Amino acid sequence: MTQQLPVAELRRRFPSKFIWGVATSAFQIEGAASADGKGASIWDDFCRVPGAIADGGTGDVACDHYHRLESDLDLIADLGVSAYRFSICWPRVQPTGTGPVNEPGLAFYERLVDGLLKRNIQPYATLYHWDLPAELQRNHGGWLARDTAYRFAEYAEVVARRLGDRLVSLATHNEPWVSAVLGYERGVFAPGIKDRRIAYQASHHLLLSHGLAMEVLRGMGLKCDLGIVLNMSPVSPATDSEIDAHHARLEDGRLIRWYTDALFKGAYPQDIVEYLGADAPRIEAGDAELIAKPCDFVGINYYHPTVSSSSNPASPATSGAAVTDMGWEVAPRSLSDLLLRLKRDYRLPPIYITENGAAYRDQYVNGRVDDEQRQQYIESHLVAVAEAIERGVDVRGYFVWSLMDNFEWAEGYRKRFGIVHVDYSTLRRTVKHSGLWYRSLLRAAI
Ligand code: IFM
Repeated sequence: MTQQLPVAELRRRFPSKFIWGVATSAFQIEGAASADGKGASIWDDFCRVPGAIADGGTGDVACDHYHRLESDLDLIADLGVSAYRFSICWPRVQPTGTGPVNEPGLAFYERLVDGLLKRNIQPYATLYHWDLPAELQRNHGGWLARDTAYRFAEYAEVVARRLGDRLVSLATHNEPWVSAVLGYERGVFAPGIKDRRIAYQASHHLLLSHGLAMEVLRGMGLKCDLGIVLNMSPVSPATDSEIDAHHARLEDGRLIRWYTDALFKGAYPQDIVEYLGADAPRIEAGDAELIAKPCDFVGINYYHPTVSSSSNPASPATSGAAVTDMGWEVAPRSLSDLLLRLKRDYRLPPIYITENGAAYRDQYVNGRVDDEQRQQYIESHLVAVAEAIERGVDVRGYFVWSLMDNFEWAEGYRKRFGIVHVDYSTLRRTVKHSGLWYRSLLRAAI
C-alpha cells in the first residue's frame, strides 16, 4: 500500500474558499419510481429491455433515497462536506415532460434543498442527468425533436421559480456527450438507439436546450451560478504513428471539442462537421449564439484518459496500466494535463470538478469497508487538481463521485463508486474507509 499524504498537507494546497462536496444523481439513488405522481423516464423504460442492464437491475428502489431523505442528509452532513451535488428528476416534476407540475415531486426537492441549507451544506443542482420523461421519447422523438429543447427550458423555469432563490449552483445538463452518444449512437444507454445522424442531431438539441434554459434562467435574475457539466476523458494516440494521431484528433473532437467549442467558442469544430458529412446536425440561425451564452461555471467530470488507435479509437486504458473495476485507467496526471490544456485553449469560466471517483470491488467485513484503493484514487486526483491550481487554473471545487454506491446505469448495481457502502438487501449505509478519510481531510486543521 502506498503511503498516505498527511491530510493537512494536502488540504493546505487548496484555497480556503474551495468547495468540497459529494455527488449523486436522481435516477441512480432515489428509487420511488412511481411514487407520488412521478412519471416514467426513459431509464425506467430502458431497464425493462431484456439484456440492457448487466444484472437486470432497475431504478425502482435504487438506494431508496426518496424515502430516506432525512437520514441521508444527516449522512452527508456527517461527512463534513460544504456542498452536495444532486440532480432533479424531470418526470418527478413534470410527469410527461410538459404541462402541469406534480406538486409532491417538486416538494421533495424543496425538502432536499432546505434540508441541506439547514445543515449548512450548499445545494448544487443539475436539471438533467439523463432521465428524460418517457412520454417525450415514446411519442415525440426525445432529443431528436427540436421541440424537446423548448420543453426543457420550460421545465428549467418551473424548477427555478420554486428553488432558484435557495440554490447556490444550477447546471443545465450532466454530460451531454453521454446522453447523445451512448443513448442515440451506441444504444447502450437509454433510449437505446443506434444511429449516428440521430445522435448528432440529439447532441445539438441538448446543447440548444442548454442555451434556451440559460436565456430563461438569466431572465429570471437568479442569484445562483448557472452552467453546464461536461465529461472529459483526454485522448492521446496509442503510438507515434500518423494514423493513431489522426484517430486521437477525431476522438478528441467528438468527445471534447464538440461541446467545448460550441459552448465556449460559438461554433462546432470544423474537422468534426466535415467528418460527419451528411450526419452533421441541422442547425438553425441563432442556435450557435444561444448555445454560447456565457456560463458562470463549467463542471468537469473526469475519471480516466482515452487511448486512440485505428483498431480502437476510444480505449479507456493503456494496456498493462492500473485500472479500476470499470476497466478505466488510473491516471491522475491526465487530469492536471486536461485542466492546463483547457486553460490554454479556451477562455473558460471557473471550473468545478463535479465528478471524480472510482469503482472497486469492495468487501464489507464486520461493519467495515477497507477501500484503500478508492482513497488513493481520490487523493492522487486531488493532488493533480492542486497542481493545476498552482499552475494558474481556476478550479473552485471538487465533488467525489459518489456519495454512496448506486445504480451504475448499464452495469446495474455491480459497480460500486460510493464512499459510503450500501447493502442492497437491507439498504443500510456504512461509511467506507475512503469516506472516513475524506471527512478527515475536510476536518483537517489548516
Ligand atoms: O455514474 C456515472 C454518473 O452518472 C455520470 N458520470 C460517470 C459516473 C460513473 O460512470
